[in-house]
Amino acid sequence: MKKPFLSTLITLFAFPIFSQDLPKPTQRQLTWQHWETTAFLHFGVNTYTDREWGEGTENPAIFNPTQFDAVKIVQDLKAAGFKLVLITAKHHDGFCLWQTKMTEHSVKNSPYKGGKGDIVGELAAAARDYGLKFGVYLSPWDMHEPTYGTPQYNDFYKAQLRELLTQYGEISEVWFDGAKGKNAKDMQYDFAGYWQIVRDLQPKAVMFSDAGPDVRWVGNESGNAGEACWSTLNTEGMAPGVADEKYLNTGDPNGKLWIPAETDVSIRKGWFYHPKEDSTVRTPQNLVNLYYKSVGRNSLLLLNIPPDTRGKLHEIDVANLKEMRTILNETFKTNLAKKGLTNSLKDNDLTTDTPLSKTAAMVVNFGKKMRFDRLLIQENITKGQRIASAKVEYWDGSDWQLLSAFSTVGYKRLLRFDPVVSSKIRLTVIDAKTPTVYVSEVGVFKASAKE
Ligand code: FUL
Repeated sequence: MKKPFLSTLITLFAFPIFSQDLPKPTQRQLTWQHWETTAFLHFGVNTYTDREWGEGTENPAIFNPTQFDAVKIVQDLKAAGFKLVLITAKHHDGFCLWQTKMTEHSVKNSPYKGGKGDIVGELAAAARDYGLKFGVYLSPWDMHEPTYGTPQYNDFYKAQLRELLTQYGEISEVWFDGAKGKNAKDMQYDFAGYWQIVRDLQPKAVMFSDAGPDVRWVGNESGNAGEACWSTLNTEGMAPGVADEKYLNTGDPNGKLWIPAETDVSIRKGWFYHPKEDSTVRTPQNLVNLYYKSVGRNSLLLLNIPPDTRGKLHEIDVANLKEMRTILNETFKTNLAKKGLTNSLKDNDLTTDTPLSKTAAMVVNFGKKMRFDRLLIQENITKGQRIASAKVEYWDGSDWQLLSAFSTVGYKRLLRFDPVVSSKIRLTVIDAKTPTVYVSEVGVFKASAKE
């Protein structure tokens, strides 16, 4: 039926953004998003001083991981489903885990492998051998380096960055921490210059900082992406790496740039290993909850698992990670809605989709009654992020009942609710950036009993 003229006019005014204007992810951002779970390793002199932040005055001789085994670490992470491993090549204390030519404050003056070891190199090689991506954290704040606080420090930092980006094969993520020393509040990090080096030397790498250029901070370290979480942000008029803090967690629906949120959080209270925290490691269930609150809210989970003084991931941490993955695998193994879905909604190809307009709800008929308590919805984000709010109902035999009302979807939205028994669900888009949205996958699941 032809749309009446007036309603066409209203639609045009209500949706001033046309699809071609919507921000879209780059190939490197898309690749990053599909990793879902990535691992952070905080390791360095703090591991041996039992501190979170060092001072830059530590004796390199204290760094002595007698049982460091990069292959074992990578195997454990791979078994737990992590797709990338990201190491603190240098934390704020300035101690370097690779054979840098720029400072003596490094592994070369430690007992590790008689000063010939290279933690960054060994991990990079193990990651490559086992098919994991590799990333580096290089703290701009450096308490050891004497030039810190002067413009010359930027040259020092860039030289270190070049070493890391040229000696260890493909680097898939570079993490720029915005922290600054109290001793040098005026230190002006040349982020634009740093970023150019990464683009030149490792064009496939995504760069994290508080506000992009590729990936933004989620605004907290407790593992909570926004209940509404847009992958878009405005950084106009701001210095590189800076955005209005109020948008870090939720993104900005009117943002002109695609800068999705990365959720960095630790499996322990601290970022570095502390023996006293062995008894408070996040449980498998707690880790699964983090997955729902990050990946399930259109973000990516960067989970920190700190190697201990032996240089190993602690046994408790490894066991809990493994169990987390078992639970996730069990929960998401069988899509109960498969029979009622068109191919594009169940082919695991996130670039195929079913268009859905605001006025037409999508009914998924399972063919028979199912018991379920988890739901997955994904948008085809290669066409941008569109859904602003939506609802899912289930058929109770005589009427539709609300299951869940939610806001954004984006790459992935996971919904949890008490189990219901029903033969069909109905998805309705309530508000969106464009009259049509593009749903790429729908899934209906029964959670693992271990959840
Ligand atoms: C912060 C740092 O100060 C913490 O030590 C940790 O590295 C965290 C990931 O980023 O800015």
